[in-house]
Amino acid sequence: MKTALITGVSGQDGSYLAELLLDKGYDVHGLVRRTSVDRKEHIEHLLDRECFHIHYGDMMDPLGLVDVIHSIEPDEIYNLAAQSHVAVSFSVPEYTAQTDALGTLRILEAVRILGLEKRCRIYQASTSELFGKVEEVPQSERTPFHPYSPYAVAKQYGYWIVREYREAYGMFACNGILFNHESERRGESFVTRKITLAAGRIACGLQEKLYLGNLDSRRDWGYAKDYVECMWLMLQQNEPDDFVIATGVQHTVREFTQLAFHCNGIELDWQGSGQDEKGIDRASGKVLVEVSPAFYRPTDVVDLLGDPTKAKTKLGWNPQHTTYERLVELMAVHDRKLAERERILLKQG
Ligand code: NAP
Ligand code: F7E
Repeated sequence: MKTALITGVSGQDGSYLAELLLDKGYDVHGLVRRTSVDRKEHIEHLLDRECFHIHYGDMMDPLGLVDVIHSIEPDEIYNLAAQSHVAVSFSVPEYTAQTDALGTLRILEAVRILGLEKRCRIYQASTSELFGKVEEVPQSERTPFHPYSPYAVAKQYGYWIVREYREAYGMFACNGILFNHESERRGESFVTRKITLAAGRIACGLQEKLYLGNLDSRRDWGYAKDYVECMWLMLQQNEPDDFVIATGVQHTVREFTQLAFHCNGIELDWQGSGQDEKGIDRASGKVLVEVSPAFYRPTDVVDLLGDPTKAKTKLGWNPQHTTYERLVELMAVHDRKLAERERILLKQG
């Protein structure tokens, strides 16, 4: 039985990865932060599984990380813990660097100090945000980086320190350069989830309008459940390597919004441009979507499209397992159900 440690197990990817590894027969250990209000909703269903264990820890606390890794001696570490919100990283740049950059170093150093560098394989959650102000479209493993936010700069450190430890100490450490991946478990302030939640609530009469930032921003959106499989595949190869994980299909925020509302029976027409653009309900003429500069970023990444050829060829992974249309539908249907439940509760008083 293999043993894995997942940092960030309570997040979107961590929870799906824990399920995947448990299904594969792993003993799974997850690192969680202690919080005064306990929010483990994504892993609640795993807590009484015999092979699932929780450890308190924080990426800011190096000794705690050494202690956890020492007690588990994992065969594989998946380093997913991060301050993962790009817009928030402009408000807390130093904390983001501590968690996302130095946190990665702390994991690598813990493994090295404990003498586990030949036994323990490490997956690092790198990101398409490294391409930032993109230098070419689509982006592949050979595209130069141009990070364009405090988050991306911190993740750039994480990317290179993983490569450094691979070369300096012969560690089996890999970067997964994952493009945006979404799901029913996506945090509520990321744009896709914000849209599917709002579309469901507006359709149920619980919300008047949705305010968004840059509607022209283009993303390569995939399904998180498909992407965690790649994390595992990377650590099962003969040699450590870095991989771009993406679908190879790109859509704008506006297109995502259009489809999410369509899944709720609402057809949107778009009028105006820039800050004055509005999404109008074709049936009622009501304005349902407006632009608010509050959601603009000081620098925004606007043209992400991944080339998943290497992952397809070397990992045998299918980037189109869940299509964009299916992803939007899954999220929209899930969030419509949430809205309907909320409406019933409100009616019951
Ligand atoms: P997420 O839902 O925001 O989960 C992040 C996890 O990290 C949460 O479990 C969070 O714990 C934990 N965490 C945050 N700060 C921590 C700290 N100081 N110490 C310990 N744990 C901490 O993110 P995700 O979407 O699953 O993404 C997983 C990883 O992939 C992240 O590193 C992210 O940057 C990266 N990534 C994501 C995408 C994407 O599109 N989703 C794409 C590329 C790369 P709490 O629950 O306590 O907050
Ligand atoms: O923004 C635009 C926004 O916050 C996507 C993280 O998982 O993926 C994620 O980062 C785009 C941006 O994700 C709103 O300006 C418009 O251009 O959903 P997002 P992200 O910044 O791409 C990468 C790969 C990661 O690594 C990160 O960890 O949508 N946008 N209007 C908006 N974005 C938000 N959040 N809210 C809006 O109202």
